[in-house]
Amino acid sequence: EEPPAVAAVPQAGDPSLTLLRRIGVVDPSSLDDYRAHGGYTALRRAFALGPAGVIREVTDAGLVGRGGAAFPTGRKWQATASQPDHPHYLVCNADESEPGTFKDRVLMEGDPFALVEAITIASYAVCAHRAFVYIRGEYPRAVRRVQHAIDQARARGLLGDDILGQGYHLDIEIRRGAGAYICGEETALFNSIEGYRGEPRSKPPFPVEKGLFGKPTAENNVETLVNVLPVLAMGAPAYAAIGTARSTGPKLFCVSGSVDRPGVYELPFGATLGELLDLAGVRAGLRAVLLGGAAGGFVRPDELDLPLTFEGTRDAGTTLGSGVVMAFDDTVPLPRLLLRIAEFFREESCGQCVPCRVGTVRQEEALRRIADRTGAGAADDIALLREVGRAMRDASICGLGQTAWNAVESAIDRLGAWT
Ligand code: L3W
Ligand code: SF4
Repeated sequence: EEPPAVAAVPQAGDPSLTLLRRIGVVDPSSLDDYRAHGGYTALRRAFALGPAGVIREVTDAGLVGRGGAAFPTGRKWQATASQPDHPHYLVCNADESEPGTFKDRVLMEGDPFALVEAITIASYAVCAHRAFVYIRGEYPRAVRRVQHAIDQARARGLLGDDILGQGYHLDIEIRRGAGAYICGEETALFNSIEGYRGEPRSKPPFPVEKGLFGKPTAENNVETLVNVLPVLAMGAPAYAAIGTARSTGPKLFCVSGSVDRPGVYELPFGATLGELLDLAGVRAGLRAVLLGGAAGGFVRPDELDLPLTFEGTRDAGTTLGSGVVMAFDDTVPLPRLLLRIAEFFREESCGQCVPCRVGTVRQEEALRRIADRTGAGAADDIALLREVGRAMRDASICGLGQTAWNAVESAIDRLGAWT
């Protein structure tokens, strides 16, 4: 089995942090230890506030989704809670398959009761009595620990009927993925839970209206949910004071590649890319940094002042995504790296729509030709890549096809690859 993820958290247990403070400190198998470290105070506050009060706090805190798209969590919960159709569902997206992303695994393995408490609060807020956690199949330890936490919480009256004597009932079930990247797309994930092929559905209707089993569903990433605990524990104003006005709170970053200390780092939004790379020990000869994973984009070593916020990266023409930061030094052959990314998208395309099914193949072919010729005479292939990339971005059903050309485009336009 894979080594424990906590080994990859250089800041584990730092009491000045918000999300990582219990990692490596709390016993992940002990509900009592979780409580001794502040666990289940947020749920008590949630019951005191009532569902509408919880949604107000989360909205006022400015919490936005940490899975890559930064959608306002309070708005998503409000839209779900207000649907007249019932039942409502809460789905935690723990499929964490973006290359270079391993923050949710750290949270699930190192602090699983926090996720269970957060799911309970979110489900209460959106009026759901059944919640699902869809965990990446390659994360057996996370599955075991979250399942153990669910079982312990149920045995102690923190799940099941009449939670904490408040008359609210909730059951949480785990579903395991089977190795498909596309099942991290929220509607493909619903199909997977329902027993169908993991193929995305067209949106709208959005999941808040018609989600799992066609019912109103709030779907949130692990890190998003875990942030609800500090929102309730410290209150919306204190939480909103962390980070910047439009990207509030703490953020986990997954740093890998040409650095001395790869791992998960917690920083408030607004820290710069250079500050993060200093923490991780960036090596000499830095050539490029990939932000946002395979679906993200490259930035240059002269752009390390870039503020790590959703608005700052967007204004700079790139993306923060789910917090992937991959550093590459000048020993990494860029054409091979891009070919690897293209292979990944071709392999992971579900094949449902033509622009993505065919486009990812054409993109890989062009990049292979370029890589095999070590970049010489690539003008025709670059023109083809642009045309195919535009078609994928404009006409694909889901984010996979829409973003499959991002990294290649940024390598050409920002890094000046092959020019
Ligand atoms: C109600 C509306 N709800 C949007 C909801 C929507 C979803 C959320 C974001 O992709 C990104 C993608 C990847 N009424 C709504 C509404 N919603 N409008 O808001 O929606 P969307 O469609 O912008 O994004 P998405 O399809 O959820 C997520 C990028 O993340 N990514 C990959 C991340 C990978 C991981 C991982 O491994 N853990 O998260 C990397 O950059 O490309 O852009 O819930 O329903 N009017
Ligand atoms: Fe499937 Fe790609 Fe179309 Fe998404 S864009 S539905 S992954 S074929």
